Amino acid sequence: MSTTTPVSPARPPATDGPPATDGLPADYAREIDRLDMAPLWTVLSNLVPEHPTPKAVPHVWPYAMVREALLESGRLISAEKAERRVLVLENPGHRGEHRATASIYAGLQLILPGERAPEHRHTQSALRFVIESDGAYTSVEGARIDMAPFDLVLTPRWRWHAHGHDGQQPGVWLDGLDIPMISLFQSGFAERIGDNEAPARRADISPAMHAAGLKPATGTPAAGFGLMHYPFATWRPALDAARAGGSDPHEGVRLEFTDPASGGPVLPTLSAFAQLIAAGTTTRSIRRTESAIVVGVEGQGRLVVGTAAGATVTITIGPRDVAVVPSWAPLQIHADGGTDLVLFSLSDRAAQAALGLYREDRS
Ligand code: 1HN
Repeated sequence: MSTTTPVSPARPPATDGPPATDGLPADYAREIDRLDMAPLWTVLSNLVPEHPTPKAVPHVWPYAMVREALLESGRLISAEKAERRVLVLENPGHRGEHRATASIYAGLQLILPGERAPEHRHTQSALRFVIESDGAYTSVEGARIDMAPFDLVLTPRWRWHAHGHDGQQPGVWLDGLDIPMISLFQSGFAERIGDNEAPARRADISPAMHAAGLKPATGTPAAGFGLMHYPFATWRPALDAARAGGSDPHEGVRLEFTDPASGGPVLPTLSAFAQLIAAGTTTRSIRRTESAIVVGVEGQGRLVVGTAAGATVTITIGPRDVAVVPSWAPLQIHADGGTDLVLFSLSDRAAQAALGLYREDRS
C-alpha cells in the first residue's frame, strides 16, 4: 500500500513523431519529452501569433456541383437509419476534422418526402438555412416549423428536435452548429428518445407572440418558447426597408438576426446575418475576426478574399452556393450583373463577442 507508482511508468515517447529538438541537446529533448513536457520557447510565436493565422482557407461548394452527390446519399441510406443524413462541408485546410472553419461545423442535410429524422437533443446549438423545401419541417420541443427556401430556423442547445417532410421534392438545408466549440470545452451531451416519448405536438406560438411584442404571462414559459423561425418572407422585405436608410461602404446593407428577448445574437455561440450589395457595386475591404459561412440567396457576385500568403482568392457566388471566409481575411464583395446580391451568413461572432475577442478592421 505504501509504494508509490509513477503516474507515467517508463513509456515510449509521444507518438506525434520525434520531439522538436530545435537546437536543444538531444539528451535533454528526449528527457523532457519522456516527462510529457515541451519547451515553450520553440513554439511561442505559434501559440501567441501577432494576428490570427487560420488553417481554414477561402472555399466554395457550388450547389450545382454538390447537389447530385447529396441526392445520391438519399439512395444509399434513409434519414431514419442515418439519424441525420448529411454531407459535412470540410474546409480543405481542416480535412478529416468535420468542420468548415476552426470553430464551425457545417453540412448539407437531405430529407426526402415521407421521411422522418428522429427526435434527439444535445448541448450543441444548431441553426438551419433552408436551401430547397416544398414541405419539409423541423419540430423544436414539439412545435412544428414549416421550412420554406431561405428561411432561418434555430435549434438552441438541449431542445428536443426532429425533422419530417410532407412535400413532394427533396428537402435540403444547410446546418450550422457550434460543435468544434463544444468539443473544445468537452461539454457535449446528447440524448435520443422514441417518437412516443417525444414532446407533445403543439403549435408554434412564438411568431404571433413576437410579432405582437407579447409573451405568455401565465405559467412558466414553455421550454421551447422563443423565436425559432425567421422566414425569408419576413426578412427579405426588411433588407429592402433597411436599404432605404442607406448603405455602408464596407458592408452594403447588413442586418443581424437577433433573439428578440435579448436583442443579442440568435445563439450564444453563433450569429446570423442578411446582407444586400446593390447591383454593380463593390464593397470596400474589411477584415473581421469572425469565421463565416456565406450562402448566396439572390443575384450573382464575387467574394474577393485575401489569404495569409498575401494573395487573393476570388469566389463566384450565386443562389444556394456555400462559401467560407476565414478569420481576419480581407474581404471585398462585388455584386455583378444587373441585380442586387443578397447573401445569408453565419459566423462565430456571438461567441467571440461574449468573450470580448471580436475585432474588425476597415481599410
Ligand atoms: C444534428 O442534430 C443535426 O438535428 C444536424 O439536424 C447535424 C451534426 C452533428 C451533430 C448533431 C440535426 C448534426 C447534428
